[in-house]
Amino acid sequence: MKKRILSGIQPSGEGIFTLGNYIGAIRNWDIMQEEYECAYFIADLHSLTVRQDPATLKKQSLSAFALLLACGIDPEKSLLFIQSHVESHAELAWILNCYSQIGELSRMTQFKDKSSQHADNINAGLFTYPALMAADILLYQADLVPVGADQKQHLEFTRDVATRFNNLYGETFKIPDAYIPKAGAKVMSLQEPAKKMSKSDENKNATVLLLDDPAVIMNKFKRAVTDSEKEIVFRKGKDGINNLMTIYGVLADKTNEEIEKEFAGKGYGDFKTAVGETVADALAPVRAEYARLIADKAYLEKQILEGAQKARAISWKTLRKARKRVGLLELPRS
Ligand code: ATP
Ligand code: LTN
Repeated sequence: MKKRILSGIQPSGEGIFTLGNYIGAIRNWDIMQEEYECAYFIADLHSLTVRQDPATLKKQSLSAFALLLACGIDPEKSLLFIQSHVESHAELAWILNCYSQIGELSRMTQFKDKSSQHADNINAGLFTYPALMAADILLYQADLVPVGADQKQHLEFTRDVATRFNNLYGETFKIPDAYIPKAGAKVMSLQEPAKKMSKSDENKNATVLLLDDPAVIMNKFKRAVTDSEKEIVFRKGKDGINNLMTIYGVLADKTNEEIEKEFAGKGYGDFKTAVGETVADALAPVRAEYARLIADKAYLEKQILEGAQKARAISWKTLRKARKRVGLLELPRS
């Protein structure tokens, strides 16, 4: 039996996905399809925790779906769907909310970060975000959840709430493990390399988007903040260079030692150009495939519908079990 993988990504944010999302998450999702039984989804319900423009969110959900296909997620191999099309997610999230403690939710660093970023809208959804994420994962009885390092705490929460539920009612949920890539688990901002590269960064030069054109990508790398030294080596304190080496290493499949050798005696300018070109080349096929797919609305709609139908059937099995466990009366058969 193949192990089950599940992961999600939010459709919100400028230009949809970043190079951080790609290296930390999506690229690995593609690779994992061969070895595992995979389910991937667009976490549009999670996006509502931050105020969205409705028309933009709708458009971005479709774009995000097309972009995942363009990144190599193959609906013949993997389940791909949009979270809000599968009602079980919101329902199990409600049940799990009733098994989540205020204390543990208050410790989530993402909640603390986002509530300081959006001080005017610290809503209950932002606070209970981890219960919805736990529902996403537990409904599909996932073994492994590939995410970037920033999501580790939410995975631990998922394990805790699932264990608590199983202890109370008997085996209901599989206890999942986080699967965090060794390299590239945290791609940093090109402008403030001590901060993670984020969709929501105000500084456009800090973040590379998957759909940026090659000239824009080159420009962002040329302006990347580094340090006042000259050497291209991976070393503590050289956040900017370390980040560029990580990006280059993952995409060109080179170790830090190989990169150090390749650029010995060369300057930061040469290195930035090489990284920019490597990124632009890696993303060129994604951009081309995205342009083709986004123009084919009929194909996208068919995939979205099929994904939703399959996900509903799979998730209902777990939801039904959880409903029975907690004592919700079953609907009489007609
Ligand atoms: P925001 O930064 O606006 O909160 P985000 O870019 O983190 O959003 P998500 O949808 O929350 O977007 O994350 C999708 C996936 O991408 C997650 O697995 C997350 O861990 C991963 N990820 C996000 N940013 C990075 C990054 N800079 N480096 C590596 N992985 C990342
Ligand atoms: N919180 C995640 C997105 C997400 C997710 C999930 C990831 C929502 N539900 C379930 C893995 C499994 C994030 O990446 N910020």
